[in-house]
Amino acid sequence: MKSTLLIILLSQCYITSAAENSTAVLIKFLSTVNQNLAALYNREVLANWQLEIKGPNDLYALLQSELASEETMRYIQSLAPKSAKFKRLNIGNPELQRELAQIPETGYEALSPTDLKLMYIVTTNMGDIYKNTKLCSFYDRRQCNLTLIPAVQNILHNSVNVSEIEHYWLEWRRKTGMAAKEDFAVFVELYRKTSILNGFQKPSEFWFKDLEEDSSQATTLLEKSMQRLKPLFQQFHAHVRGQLRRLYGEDLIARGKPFPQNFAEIFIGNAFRRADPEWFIEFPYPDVSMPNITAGLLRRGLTNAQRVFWNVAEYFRSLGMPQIEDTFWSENARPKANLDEESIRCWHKAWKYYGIKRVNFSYCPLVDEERFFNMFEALTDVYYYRAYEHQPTLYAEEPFPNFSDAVGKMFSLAASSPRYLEKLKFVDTGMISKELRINRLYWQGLRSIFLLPVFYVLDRYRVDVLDGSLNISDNCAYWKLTSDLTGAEPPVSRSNEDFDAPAKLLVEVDDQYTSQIMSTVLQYQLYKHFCEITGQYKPSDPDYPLDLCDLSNQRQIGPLVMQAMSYGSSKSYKDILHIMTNESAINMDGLLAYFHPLYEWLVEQNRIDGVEIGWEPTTKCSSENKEK
Ligand SMILES: *[C@@H]1O[C@H](CO)[C@@H](O)[C@H](O)[C@H]1NC(C)=O
Ligand SMILES: *[C@@H]1O[C@H](CO)[C@@H](O)[C@H](O)[C@H]1NC(C)=O
Ligand SMILES: *[C@@H]1O[C@H](CO)[C@@H](O)[C@H](O)[C@H]1NC(C)=O
Ligand SMILES: *[C@@H]1O[C@H](CO)[C@@H](O)[C@H](O)[C@H]1NC(C)=O
Ligand SMILES: *[C@@H]1O[C@H](CO)[C@@H](O)[C@H](O)[C@H]1NC(C)=O
Ligand SMILES: *[C@@H]1O[C@H](CO)[C@@H](O)[C@H](O)[C@H]1NC(C)=O
Ligand SMILES: *[C@@H]1O[C@H](CO)[C@@H](O)[C@H](O)[C@H]1NC(C)=O
Ligand SMILES: CC(=O)N[C@H]1CO[C@H](CO)[C@@H](O)[C@@H]1O
Repeated sequence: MKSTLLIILLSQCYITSAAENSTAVLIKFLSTVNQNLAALYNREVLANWQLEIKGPNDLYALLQSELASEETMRYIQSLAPKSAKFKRLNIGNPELQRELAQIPETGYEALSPTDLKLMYIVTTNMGDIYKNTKLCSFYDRRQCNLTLIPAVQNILHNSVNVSEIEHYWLEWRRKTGMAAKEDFAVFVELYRKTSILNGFQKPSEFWFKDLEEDSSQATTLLEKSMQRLKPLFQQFHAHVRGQLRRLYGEDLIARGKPFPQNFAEIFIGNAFRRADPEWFIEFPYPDVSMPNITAGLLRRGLTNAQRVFWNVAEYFRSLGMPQIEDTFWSENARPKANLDEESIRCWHKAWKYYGIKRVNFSYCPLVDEERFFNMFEALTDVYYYRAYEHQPTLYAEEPFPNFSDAVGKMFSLAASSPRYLEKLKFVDTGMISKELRINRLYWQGLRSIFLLPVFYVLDRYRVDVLDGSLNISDNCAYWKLTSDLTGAEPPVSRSNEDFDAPAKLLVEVDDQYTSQIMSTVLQYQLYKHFCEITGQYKPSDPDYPLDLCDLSNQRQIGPLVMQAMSYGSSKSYKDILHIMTNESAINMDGLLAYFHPLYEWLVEQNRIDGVEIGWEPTTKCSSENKEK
């Protein structure tokens, strides 16, 4: 009896000390991982930085970048068995377990060499189809050498001829859809395998892994968001459809139906470019023009990127953020190379390093409105990287992809407030009117309200296909999803003989949009909160609407944001959100409050115009073979 007890005691003792020792082993493992990853990541960052400032012809940097990323992948693969073992044994306290969980997944590399090769082939194929497909010109059908990007894209930017736009819409799908269907099916199979090999129960769990939500939570969050967006979206949709009908007639834009998708693609696309969206739809008040920020910048003497940088740095200082040292620009900033080829891709960018206190900065020398607001985002990143630079490599990240975008875009949104622009003298005093505000909200709405359902469909379709609840041969199911949610339908009859879904997805098959939806919603949620606590937004005071909220000089914001950013990914996004806003869930309140004046305007205007709200399901896709 006694001896049995002794054995039990001894064995317990042995187990305890083994557990404690394994904690020490885990700590040591993590510390090595942090060090090694920092070295590997830094090599990659440095090479990419060289490419940014010297251009893609720097072959040495190109090679370094490739080698470094291969080596990183090999290293991550080598970690997999060990970290799986630590996870299985449930070693360490929750903090250590969280750090362990931040070790990157092997992803596709978990596939067998044959499958991995196949994955590479099908994804390359799909990308190539997109890149190499040549369409025939609308005006000269014998000229068949137009690439999608940039040739067709440029044509579409500038076209007002509906038949021309429809021609390319159809050709694009005809040439890319069926060509990619088989590859897409193989991709789906391999993705399912990958998710199992990475230890996930369902492909959708793997899909949503970076969001720290299980797939049903993520799905619910998204569905709820779309539901809350619906009243605003329907009013907006009704107004846009009414405008399209005025321009193109009742034949093309039928009453009570979704509008043809080729229109949507173009006016949404145009809203993102310098081009005016008026080409396809008018602003609510066409006579009230938007302030010319570029002219304002030049008038104020902000004639180069360096001056803009310091001007924006001063904005952040006025929020109580740490002052950027005088030497920052001369020591860390370099212009981006290769401007000439595509100025659209010219942006300011902060570059973080791991395990060393250093942030490099590449800038776009252009001075204009877009680059001005982009500076707020790039500087947010500088602050973000510095805020968490003390974190171990595994935590030196944002809590979910595009989280930092939400913070940066929140600041650029605040800076685009007419009240702040008035302070900067970019807008003349007295110019802020109801009409200006509605125009601005309408234009912003085209870039966000109209896009959220589109993003949602792109992810929802793929998740349903991956989980097997949607068959890729069911093209009409894709159109049902698209028309129900986005209010757009194909311009011509489609059937299950067609394959339309991947037209947009070919380039980055597994690029996901959910994090972008969350990021957009979060941007407005943060904005609303910061405006509320500083008294710049008062829900029931018409003098303090959210869309005019100016945060400059609100010194309590900076420390709050810096603190939240300092955690990197050591806490979940919900904890970090809670630190900033006292709320732990993402919600649509901010976005809806922001666009509330537009919503009211739309309801009234739609009533006056007598346009119908909502749409019937599309009848443009039928599972029967169509006669051709
Ligand atoms: C396409 O072909 C036309 C004539 O068929 C030619 O004028 C044009 O330069 C070609 N464009 C490109 C990008 O090759
Ligand atoms: C579009 O262009 C074609 C070919 O030039 C022409 O026949 C048609 O009338 C144009 N359509 C519109 C709406 O301008
Ligand atoms: C805004 O101002 C800039 C600089 O003066 C000018 O080049 C540009 O054409 C203006 N844009 C518009 C839309 O008026
Ligand atoms: C950017 O960072 C790297 C790595 O720390 C450094 O060697 C380089 O000098 C930096 N570039 C500039 C322009 O300071
Ligand atoms: C979201 O994050 C991904 C990866 O970090 C990035 O490639 C993408 O540009 C981001 N999207 C936006 C809208 O910022
Ligand atoms: C998908 O649909 C096709 C065509 O209707 C059918 O042959 C196939 O078996 C279906 N696949 C699944 C997984 O249901
Ligand atoms: C945070 O939220 C809780 C519960 O919703 C509330 O009781 C508390 O007063 C809030 N704190 C602040 C600082 O707003
Ligand atoms: C018994 C023993 O050596 N325990 C050690 C195991 O590891 C932890 C964590 O480092 C140490 O604190 C214990 O002393």
